[in-house]
Order: sequence, then structure tokens, then C-alpha cells
Amino acid sequence: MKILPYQPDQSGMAYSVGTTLDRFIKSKQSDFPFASGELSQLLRDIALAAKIVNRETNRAGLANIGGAFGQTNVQGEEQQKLDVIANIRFMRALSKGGEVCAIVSEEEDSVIDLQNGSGKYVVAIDPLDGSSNIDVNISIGTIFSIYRRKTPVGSPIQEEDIMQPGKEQVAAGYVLYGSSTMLVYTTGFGVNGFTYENSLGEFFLSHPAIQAPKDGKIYSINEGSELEWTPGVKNYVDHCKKSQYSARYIGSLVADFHRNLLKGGIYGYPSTQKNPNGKLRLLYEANALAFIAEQAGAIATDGVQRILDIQPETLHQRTPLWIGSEKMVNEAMGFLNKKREAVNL
Ligand code: FBP
Repeated sequence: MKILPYQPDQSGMAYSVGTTLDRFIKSKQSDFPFASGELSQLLRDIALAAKIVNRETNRAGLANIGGAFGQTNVQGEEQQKLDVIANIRFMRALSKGGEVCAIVSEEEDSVIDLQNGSGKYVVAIDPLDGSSNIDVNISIGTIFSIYRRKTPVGSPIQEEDIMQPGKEQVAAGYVLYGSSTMLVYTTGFGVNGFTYENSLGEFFLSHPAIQAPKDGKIYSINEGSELEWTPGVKNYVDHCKKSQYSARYIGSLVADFHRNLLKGGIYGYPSTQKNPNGKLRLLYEANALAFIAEQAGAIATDGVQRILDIQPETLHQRTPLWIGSEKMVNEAMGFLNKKREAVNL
């Protein structure tokens, strides 16, 4: 019986489809000396729910799942049907997986206790970000943060398990449902992006080791709020115009952040008279993107301090957010805090 060592095909007859998310997660498990595979499984659960939500968003117009759901969430925002569907899909996947003990969701007033005696992870999630763009076929997203619980596994969920600063995240990521669907995440060892191949139902590694350009020429801010800006914000945006930066604002945080992460740019949602603490939520919007930004060599601040250092006080607390290329965010901080040192990592 002849035994030959495997020789990878050189004919080029069948191009390699690349590295699946599953394989990548498995290969990276060794980054964690005490890995037990639970975090890997949790990431797979999120990817599964993302595939289902991707299918729902793609066919929303056909499946009568567009439009308002007819209820408001704890933020007082009108829930879209897809907000509710995405929330159900992620909740179900996370509860079925068995690794998660509690969930914080934009669509849930309270912490959801999964009553799972063996779950050691807490997930904070914005099931569908960019709700105002759902019905008009513009890119939307999902944002997630993962923490290890602080109290013993199996014991009742405590405040300290939930109210953890962003720097305690063990993983974070987002899904972008756009011209293609991508999942981008970090476990603290760099940032990797995966593109969804519909025909195979798999995410494939398409953007390995993402590094944000240190500088850029794109600024993303809702200029409709200009009259409510502080002089510092106004001066910075004027500076962007004088510097002939391009204004790009999709109105979906994930989409604006993703573009700026790859091309270089800054996204700002400052505090305004209408939103003195800004609009975006710390636990399930700002923290995840701040972790990814820093892992990709970019910066995230509330204008005064590093987003990841903020100690959360309430579940749905908001924060001003300036996030993007290091030089641009430092430049913006120079305008915002004329008298203070720019934020340096
Ligand atoms: P949700 O859609 O999840 O509530 O997220 C908030 C958000 O839609 C961000 O995606 C976006 O960047 C921002 O609000 C847009 O706010 P505004 O319309 O005030 O500019």
C-alpha cells in the first residue's frame, strides 16, 4: 500500500476559498493559554445569528418585516420590526449556546439573566445599529462586547458583572450588513475582518490584521446639529472644511466607523444641548468600537478621557464619542480642549 504526503494543488484549477471564520477562531484559540473553547463557541453563536439577520435584512422588503414595530424601547426610540427580529435572533443564539450568563441589549430595558449556571460571559449588544436606515436599504450593523463575569460562575448575576469598563472586554466586534456583509472582531490580539459568502453560508477571512491609517481626510458628523455644538466642535469642523477633508455621514455608526477604520477618518457624535451626554450608548456601541479602534492603532475618546477607561454607571448611559485615526482625533481634541493636552494613548 503506497502512502504519499499531501501535496497542495499547484494546477490552479480550484482557487482556494480562503480561511473560514470557524477555522480562524480555532487557530487563534492558542492565544489564550487557558482557553476552553467557550469564547470560540460564543463567537460562532454570534456569527450564526448574524447570518440569519443578514438574510432577514436582505429580504426585508419582500417579507413585510420593514417599518415600525409599534413600540418604543427604553431609549424612547420607536422600535423597527428588524430591531426586534435582530434582538430575538441574537438572544436566542446566545441563550442556546450556553456560554453566556447575562445579556445587555439596546432593545431591553433590563439585564437579561439567562439563568445559565455554567455561563461565564456577559454580552452587551446593539442588535441592529442604524435603525433610521433600515427601510431605505442603507448599510446597518450589529455591535457586540464580551466580558468575563466577575462573580463565580453559577452565582446570581451582580452589578459588578455588568458595569465593567470597556478595558475589561475580552472580545468585541461588529457586523456590517452592507454591499457585502462583514464581521469584524478582536479578542485583544489585533483586528480581523471576514466577508460573508452567501452561496457557501460562510464568513471568510478577507481583511487580516486591520490597521487604521494614522491620518485621514474624512470627517463624519451630523452637521444638522451644528447650532447645538460647542465652539470647540464648530472650530474643529471648520478646520476640516478649510483642510478640504471630505464630509461623509451615513447615519449608521457601524458603516461610518468601518469606512474610517479602513480609509482613515474621524467620526464624532459630540454632546449637544439636545443630547448633553451625546447620543451613543457606552455599553453596547462605544466600548466595542473603541476596543477595535485601539487594537487597530486608532483612538476613541469622549472628548476628555479614553472611552475604555469610563466606569459605567447606568445600563443605557450615553457618551460623547470621537473615534478614528490617531492624528485626526488628537487634532480634534486640540480644538475641543483648547486649554487641555490632546489625549495621548
Ligand atoms: P441605533 O440606530 O442603534 O439607535 O444607533 C444610533 C445611531 O443610529 C447610529 O448608528 C448613528 O451613527 C447615529 O445614531 C445617527 O444619529 P443622528 O441621526 O442623530 O445623526
